[in-house]
Amino acid sequence: MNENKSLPHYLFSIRMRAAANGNNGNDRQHLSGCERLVPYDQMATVVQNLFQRILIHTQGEADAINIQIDKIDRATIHLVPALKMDSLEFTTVDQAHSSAIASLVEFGVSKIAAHKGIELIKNLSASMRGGMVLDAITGKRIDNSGIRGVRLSHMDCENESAFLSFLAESGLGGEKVREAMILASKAAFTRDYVAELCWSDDPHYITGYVASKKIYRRLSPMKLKDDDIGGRVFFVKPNAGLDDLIDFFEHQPVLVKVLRK
Ligand code: WAQ
Ligand code: MG
Repeated sequence: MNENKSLPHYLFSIRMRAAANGNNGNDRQHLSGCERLVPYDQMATVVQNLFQRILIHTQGEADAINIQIDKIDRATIHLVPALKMDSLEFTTVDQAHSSAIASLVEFGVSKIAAHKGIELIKNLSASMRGGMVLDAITGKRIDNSGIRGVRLSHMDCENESAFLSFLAESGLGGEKVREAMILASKAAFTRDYVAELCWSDDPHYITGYVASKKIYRRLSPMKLKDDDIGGRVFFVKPNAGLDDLIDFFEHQPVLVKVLRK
């Protein structure tokens, strides 16, 4: 953006989340969530769009919908580059997983840790809300967040139309890729980050990805159709500062910018 003089001093973090009552009453089951970081004059429209999306996604199943809006000083926002993207197609899940492991090793994850990441997601009996943090060398899980996992928040693309045309150039669109690219680009900017592994918990969505500090590599199929379990693993440097990492993931506002050569 060149029109610096017209940039507003504040953006608004809009986060929306739908929950249903869990079986034991107090454990609210997460149904759908989304977030944006936008200027004041877009707030009403964006709240309405996100709300519509939550309503469609939850189809009357939600028991509670939370909308949280926080004012963010633009000076505190980090502008981070969007990862480069490529895509690989396979015939079987096992082939895609082997390729994911090869890429993770190329990104600096040990073979043991890469295998462990795949196994951890594969063996989940229910999807988590966040991801697991693994030592990239030993493969040991280092976060203490249990079945909730660590979550990234306060992130969006810097320029909506530039971001959407960047995705469209690769024949891609839709909320899933948009959100995953933004999340992976923010995660990759974390100090002790090495790589990420992910596939969706949406039973219809079988494409997943591995990411490094430079690349977002889509892989398909990372699971079988109708499987409603997905997950995320963040591989970090040995002796990573876990508190700083989680603080950055949760609280650091980030806008992801498409860089043109
Ligand atoms: N922070 C950390 N982990 C999260 C977050 C978050 N904000 N949101 C979801 N997760 C974790 C959680 O364990 C979910 O079960 C899992 O990730 C999958 O989430 O290029 O849609 O939202 O075509 O189902 C990847 C491919 C799509 C996109 C990923 O993930 C493409 C996707 P979902
Ligand atoms: Mg999601």
